Amino acid sequence: MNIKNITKKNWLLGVFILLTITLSSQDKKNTPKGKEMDKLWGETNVSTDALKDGKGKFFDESNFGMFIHWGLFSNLGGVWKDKTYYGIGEWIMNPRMAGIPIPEYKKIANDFNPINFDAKKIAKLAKDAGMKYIVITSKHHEGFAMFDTKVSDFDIVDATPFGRDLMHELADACHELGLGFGFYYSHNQDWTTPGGGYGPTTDEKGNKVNFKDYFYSKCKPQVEEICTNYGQIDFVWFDTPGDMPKEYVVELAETVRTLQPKAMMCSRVGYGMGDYASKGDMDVPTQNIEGLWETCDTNNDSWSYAWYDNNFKSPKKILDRLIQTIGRGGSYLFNVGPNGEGVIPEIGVTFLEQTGAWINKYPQVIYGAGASPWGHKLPWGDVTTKGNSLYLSVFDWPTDGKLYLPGLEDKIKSISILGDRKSKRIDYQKTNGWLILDIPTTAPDKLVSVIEVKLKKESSKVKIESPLGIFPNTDNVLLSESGQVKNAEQGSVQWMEKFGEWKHVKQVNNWEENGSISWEVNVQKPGYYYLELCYRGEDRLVWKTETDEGISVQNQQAATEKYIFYNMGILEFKTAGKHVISTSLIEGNGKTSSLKSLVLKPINN
Ligand code: FHN
Repeated sequence: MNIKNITKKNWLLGVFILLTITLSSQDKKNTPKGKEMDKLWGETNVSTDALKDGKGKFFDESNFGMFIHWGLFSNLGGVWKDKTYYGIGEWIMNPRMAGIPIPEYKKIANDFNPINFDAKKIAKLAKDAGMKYIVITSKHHEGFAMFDTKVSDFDIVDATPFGRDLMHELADACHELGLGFGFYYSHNQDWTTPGGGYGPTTDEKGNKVNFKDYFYSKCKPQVEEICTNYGQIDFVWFDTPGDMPKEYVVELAETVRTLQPKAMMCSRVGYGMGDYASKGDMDVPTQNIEGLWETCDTNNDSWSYAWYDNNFKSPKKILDRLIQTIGRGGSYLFNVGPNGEGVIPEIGVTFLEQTGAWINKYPQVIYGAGASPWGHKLPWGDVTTKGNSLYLSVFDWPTDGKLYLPGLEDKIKSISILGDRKSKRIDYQKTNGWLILDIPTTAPDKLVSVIEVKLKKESSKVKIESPLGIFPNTDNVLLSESGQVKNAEQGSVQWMEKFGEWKHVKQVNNWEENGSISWEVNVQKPGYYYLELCYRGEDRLVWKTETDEGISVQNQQAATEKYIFYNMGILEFKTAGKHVISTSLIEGNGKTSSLKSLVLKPINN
């Protein structure tokens, strides 16, 4: 088949993977879960060989990489025929967005001239931002190769006035700076190539073409090219395996393993063939996860450049999501989207540089750091571990001079606030299973302050007794996933805000008669707490929350389709120590009522 002459447009409306599960926040019935999410992002089971054979070491220790979404779609920046299409920019061709016919889409290449793409500058930005590697789109679902390919003319060298293969420059720039380098490749979806996933099913002569034709004429040879022509690569990041037949996934994975034995593949290659698990887009997990895994996130709302999208994550937000990911045991792949000229929007650059300046002060918090023994984030921030140390990254510095840690029984050598040059020791005491640090009333670092707790034993071996603390000087969030559920269903829901902008929530729904969720908590200080519940549902709901001391709060509040915090009243703990709090739905539609979390806010009188 000659894939250079494709004229037939056939979008196979209605079968796009993303399309089938596309929903607005109103489309609750269609909320994808379980198997459907597997279809989109692939199963996350992977073999543990990468860890065993040492190939995963670089990935495991780096913890922070740069993702780049760049292609013909970057030239449109979210606009087609003078109209802005809001959502992930690389999907603009999709009928759910602009629905651009293939011949017209291909013509965008005539205007693609990224004269300001500076590979060295981008690699330096990644390095300055504290990232250890770059993964860039070599071919996204649009089918356009951002590298010189011999098997198609639909590529940056043959189809554009620019005519240069910038991937060589980027690979070289990364290698020069000691950064890892890898390619994203959309193996299943190829919307412009006959036979490609969700692409045309016939060639320009009207002959039927199947996935096998696409696979052997384009996909496999292109993967061979990216695995051969750019020196050593550290990642091949396949995406959206969907229902690609297993035999092709196996063949592709073998090709990568043969040509680039050190390259890591994420689980989105499909069928458990990856070396590490890739979580859902934009999903920072809230509980620790074992094994090698990554979450990919983007610096604004879209992956690729969109002119209107300047919702850039601040340095504090980036650090928050990075440290939460490492604290849960994973790696953070953070995306930028250069525009059609090859330039990354300036705010994104500035925020990344500021993030990197912070990491440069506290590299031990990030690199080679492991998961928090608490298993979830704490009210003031999060914990990462390395050697004998616990690193407390304090995002919300308490102003009353006390920082609390529940359930840490291990012997402590010293506790210090880390600074630019020297660290400053601080005093502490242990009371009723809580470690209480004496801290200054103002945060030592304007962005995020770091406290090192040096232990007598390895921090990875620490076991926390009763990790769910009720802190006396900050709001306490009890997530539904850390509770014990009876006669209700614990699960996760996902939806898109804008098209492709994913939100993930762990929640409890399908409440039956006597349904409840309970948390075992460790209360530091008796007293009154404002109680709030975060939920969504219909009409008005009555919830009851009670403690093992016989105190209960019951109230009715509104419910809407969005997760919102509602005040329930005041809950009292009469004594400090271990307690159980339980919440039940008393009145309302149990099927649609979905509880996300419970919040306790100390009332300091
Ligand atoms: O459809 C793609 C999307 O455009 C983007 O590339 C993300 C990045 O993880 N992956 C797919 C959706 O999950």
